Amino acid sequence: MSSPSNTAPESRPPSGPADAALPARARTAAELAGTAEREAATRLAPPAPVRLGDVVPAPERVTPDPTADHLLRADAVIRVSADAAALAVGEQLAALLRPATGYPLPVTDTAAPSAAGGIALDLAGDADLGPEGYRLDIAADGVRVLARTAAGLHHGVQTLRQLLPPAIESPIPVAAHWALPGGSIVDRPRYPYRGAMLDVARHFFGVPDVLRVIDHLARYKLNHLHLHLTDDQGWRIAVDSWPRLATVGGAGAVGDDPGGHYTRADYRRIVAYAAARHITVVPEVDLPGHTNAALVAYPELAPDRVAPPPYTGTEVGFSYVDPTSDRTYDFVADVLGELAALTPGPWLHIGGDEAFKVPAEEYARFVERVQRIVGGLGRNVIGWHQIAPAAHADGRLLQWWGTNGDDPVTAEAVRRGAKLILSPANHAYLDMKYAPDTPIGHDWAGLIDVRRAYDWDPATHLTDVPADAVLGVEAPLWTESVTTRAEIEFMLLPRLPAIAELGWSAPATHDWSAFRERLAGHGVRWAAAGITFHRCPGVPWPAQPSIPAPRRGPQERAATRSAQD
Ligand code: TNX
Repeated sequence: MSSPSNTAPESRPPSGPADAALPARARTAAELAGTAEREAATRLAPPAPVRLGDVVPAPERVTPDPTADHLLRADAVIRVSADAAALAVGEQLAALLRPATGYPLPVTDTAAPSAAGGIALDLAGDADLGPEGYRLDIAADGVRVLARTAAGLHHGVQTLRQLLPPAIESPIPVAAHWALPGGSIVDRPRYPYRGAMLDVARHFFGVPDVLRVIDHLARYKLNHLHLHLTDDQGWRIAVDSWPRLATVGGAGAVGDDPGGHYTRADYRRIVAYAAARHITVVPEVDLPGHTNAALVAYPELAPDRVAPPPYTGTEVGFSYVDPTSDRTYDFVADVLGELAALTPGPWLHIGGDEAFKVPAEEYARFVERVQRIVGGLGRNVIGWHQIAPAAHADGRLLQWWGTNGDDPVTAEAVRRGAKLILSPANHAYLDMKYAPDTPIGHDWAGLIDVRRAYDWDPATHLTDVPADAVLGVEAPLWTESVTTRAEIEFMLLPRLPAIAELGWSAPATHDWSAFRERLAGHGVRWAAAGITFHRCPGVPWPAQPSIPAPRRGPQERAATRSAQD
C-alpha cells in the first residue's frame, strides 16, 4: 500500500460485515489496525481542497479551524434525531454522498445523535437559528449539523455537500480524499420567501424535468417553486370539473411544439418531491388575461362565446375570460378549489398581468372577487403587481416584476397592507439573454449577466416601500424560447445562485468579487453532475474540471442521481 498521504479511502481494509466472520480476537486486531490507519490518513492528509467559506449562498458566520479538517470515512454513519422529517433529510444526505463515495453510509435515528466517526443531524439547535437556520460543526472526529427544524437540517446538508470536493457530484464512484474543512458555520436566511418560477405553459416540461429543477432550487436553499401552469399557449393541469382545459387546452405549445399536462398524480408527485426538500409549490392560474387556451376548451368563458383558434405565438395581452359573467366565477372557483385541494402550501397565484383588454374598473372588480374566492379556500392570494389597484385582502402578496423601482401604485398597495415578492425583470428574469449573442431568450428588460442578476438590494429596490414589506425574491423563467432541460439549466445557471444569495445571505456578505470566486467552484460541480450551465465571462471558471477519473466497479450500475428517471 502506498503512503498514507495519498491513501484512497476505498483502499482501506473493509470493516463491518466482512470482519464479522473473524474470531473475536482477530476482529479486535483488525479493528485496531484499521483505526490506526485511518488516524494516520487523517493526520497526514493534505488540507481539504474547499475552504469553509466557499458556500453559495454566503453563510452568515464562518469560523474556520484548519486543524480540524474531517476525513469522511468508508465506515461513517449518519445519525439523526428521532423524527420522521429529520430522518428523511438523513436519507437524502446519504443518497447524495453514496454514488461518488461508494460508501454504505447507513442512516440511524436516535434520541441524542453522536457525531463520532460520522455525521450527526441534530434537532437540538439553539432557538435563535429560527425556522430555517442551522449550525454546522466540522471537527476531526465528526461532523454535526444542528437545527430547530428538518428544514434547517436540510439547508445545513446543502452546505455540507458544497464543502466536500467537487467530485462528490459524480454519479459513479471516484477515488478521492473526502475531506471537509474544519470549523463552524452559523447560518440563517435573510428572507422567508426565496423562489424560482418555471413557465410550463409556453413550453411543457414533464415531471422529471420539474424534479430536476427542484434539485437545483434545493441546492441553493430556495424554498418556493412557482409553477406558471396556464397561459395562452397551454393549460397544464388536469381539472376534473372542467376536463377539456387540460385535454384540449393543453394540446399545444409555442411554435407548434408538443403540448402536455400534469395529471393530478403528476402534480402530487411534484408537490411531494418539493416538500421533501422543504420547498413549497406555488401554483399559478393566470387570470383574467393569458387565457386563450382555456377559451379554446370552453368558449362559454369568452366575452363573445366564440372559441378562438389555438395560439402558438408569443404575443401577450389579447385574451381574457369574461369578467362580467357568473359562469367565469364558477370556473375560477372550481379550478382554484381543485388546485387548493392538491396544494398543501398557503399560496394560490392568480396571475393578473397584462389583461390589456379589460377596462380598469372591471379588472379591479374581477381581482377582488377572485381574491375572495382564494380567501374562502383558506389560502393567501399572490398576483403579479398589476393587481395592486384592487382592494387589499388579508395576506395579499404582490409579485413585482417592474424595471423601474419608482412605482407609486405598488407602494400605495403596500401602505394598504400588501407584502411583496421582488422579481425585477431587469435583474431577476432568467429568460433574458446574458449577452447579445445568447442563442435563446428575450432582451425587452435588457441583458442580464450574472453580475446584473446579483447587483441589487431587495430592501431598497423600490421607492417608498419599507424594507419589512419585502417577503423575499423570486427568479422567473419564462419559456417562450426555452424548449429542453438543457436550455432550462443554461438559463438558470449561474444566475439562479445569484438570486438565491440575495434571498438568503445577510447584506453584510454582499460582495461581487467574493461571490464570483465562490460561484466559480460550482462550475466544476455542475460539470461533474452532468448539469448544463453557461460559462459566462466575468466568473473565473476553472479551465479544466478537476474531477478524478471514475473508479469502475459494481456500484456504478446502482448509482443513479435523484430526479433522473
Ligand atoms: C412578461 S412578466 C410576461 C410574460 C412573458 C414575459 C417574457 C409577466 C408577469 N408577464 O407573459 O412570458 O414577459 O419575458
